Amino acid sequence: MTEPSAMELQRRLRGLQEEYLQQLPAKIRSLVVAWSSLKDQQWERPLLESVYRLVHGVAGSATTFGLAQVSEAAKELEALLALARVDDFTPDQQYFEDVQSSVLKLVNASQRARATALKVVAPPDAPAVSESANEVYVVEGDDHVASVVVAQLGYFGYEVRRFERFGGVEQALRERRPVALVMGIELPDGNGAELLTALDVGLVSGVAVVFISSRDDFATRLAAVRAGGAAYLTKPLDVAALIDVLDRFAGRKPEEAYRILIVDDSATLANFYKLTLEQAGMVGRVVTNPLEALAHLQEFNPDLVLMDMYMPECTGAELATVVRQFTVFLSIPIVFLSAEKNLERQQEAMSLGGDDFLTKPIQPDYLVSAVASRVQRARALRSIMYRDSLTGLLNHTESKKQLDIQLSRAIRSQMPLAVAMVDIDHFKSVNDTYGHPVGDRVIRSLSLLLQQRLRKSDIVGRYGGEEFIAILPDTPLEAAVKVMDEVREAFSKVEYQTPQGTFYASFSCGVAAYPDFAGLDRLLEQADQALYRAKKAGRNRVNSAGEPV
Ligand code: GH3
Ligand code: MG
Repeated sequence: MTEPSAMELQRRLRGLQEEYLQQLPAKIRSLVVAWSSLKDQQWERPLLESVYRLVHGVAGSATTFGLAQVSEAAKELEALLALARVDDFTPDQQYFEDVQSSVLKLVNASQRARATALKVVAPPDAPAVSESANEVYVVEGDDHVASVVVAQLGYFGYEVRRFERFGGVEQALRERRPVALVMGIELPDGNGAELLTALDVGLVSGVAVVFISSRDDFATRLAAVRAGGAAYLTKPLDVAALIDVLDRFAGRKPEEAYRILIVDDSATLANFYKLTLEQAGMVGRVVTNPLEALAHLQEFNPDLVLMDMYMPECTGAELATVVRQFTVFLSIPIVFLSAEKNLERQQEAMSLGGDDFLTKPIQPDYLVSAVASRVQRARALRSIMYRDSLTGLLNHTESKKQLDIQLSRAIRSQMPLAVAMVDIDHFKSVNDTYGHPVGDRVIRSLSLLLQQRLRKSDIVGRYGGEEFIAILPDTPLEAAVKVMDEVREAFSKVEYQTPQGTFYASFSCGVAAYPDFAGLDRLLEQADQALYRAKKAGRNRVNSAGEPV
């Protein structure tokens, strides 16, 4: 097996890249300073040479460390500077402007590389990054905003340390890295995005940075992204949205790894892509014979297919056409990988069912980001079709479909299966007293609690307005009642702060299980009746379905 040593190599490479990324801002700064004096003070040959050498160095090293965009920007700048290295060259205004904008491109590319590295090179689940999976640092100048965040995160099981200024958090980061850093943009000691950019990248590597800001303009959002922000939330803060983001980064609600099918007749190349993608946390599978691709599509169920254009058995375009004949595969993105530079041929391939074209040779970091962004988009689209937009839970139709699937599975394997119906108590009065948006917040927080407290294999759906369904495979009735009661208790303690005052909500729940009741409709009806009895008995309780009749 060569795998461990390859992984070890990747790990070391990652370490080197991180180290390089730390030095890069200083390199770029000295380059900018040197260029400024060349332009503004005196145009002289030795100074030009030193600028040229700096740029040449960045172009070379960026390529080595797989930073394609930095290396490209540096090469463009290098080419411009090379023009000036001939004797009797006199720069004019246009030349200065061109170099100036090229320098800016390089600065931007290096900032982006740093931001990407925070996310891709050091994924949140990388070992030894975050030492406390529950701890969150909050940097916020506004006392009111901070106290709401601190209190609410507490109810969802996070330990929070609050800092008033960015200055204070730097020391804390040196001592222990939290799972997330929630910070304002408008801080007492400066602009949050700028302060973060100036920080050692190592201090926040693996830490999810969430910006909260009262500004919602593009420039501020862009600056936050470049500084390495993983999320951007606007004030007034929706705590449920914040918890949603934190849960994702804390691994409480781990996103399933992206699955990529790689179809390429060259096993060497295909395995290189696979390793590159797996290093970024994806799961890859290689198929070297395109005639076997269909079987693997069915069995591996990928999020995306990377496909070589020219293979001996059939072309990528032909294969894509065949794949698209199956309705189940219609929404899987197909990305062609090829050395083909001819635009017409590329377009022809795309019209046959491909979604995109990446040109070989492709830089590893570019491959990762190109694949990741396409999978994200494809997943987002799918979730719009099957999921409820307020909570991200399965919608009514999809919940029922899942229950059907799980029930057949339970019957086949002779395992128990529990179904819980949950309905928020006196929800109408929450809406009436505090307004519909506050009601929405309550719905979202219940959805988050259900997902947090139940197992990964359990399925949660939004069955109706303020009604939820939980499907618990391999769970007998009593065990399901016990878990649901724990969720009920936790939910009743979540505090909602509103301008009209603070309040708590509760829910009632009815549970029914297979094999006590068999059949989809029977189960649902029995869970519903148990819920009805819980309401009648005074609400804020969990009831189980009676004996079978
Ligand atoms: P009970 O304890 O008997 O369940 O009383 P309830 O007030 O919760 O029940 P009722 O069915 O009378 O009212 C449910 C309310 O939920 C009515 C509806 O406007 C509101 N609702 C449904 N969907 C949403 C939603 O997405 N957002 C908000 N804010 N309210 C919703
Ligand atoms: Mg209700």
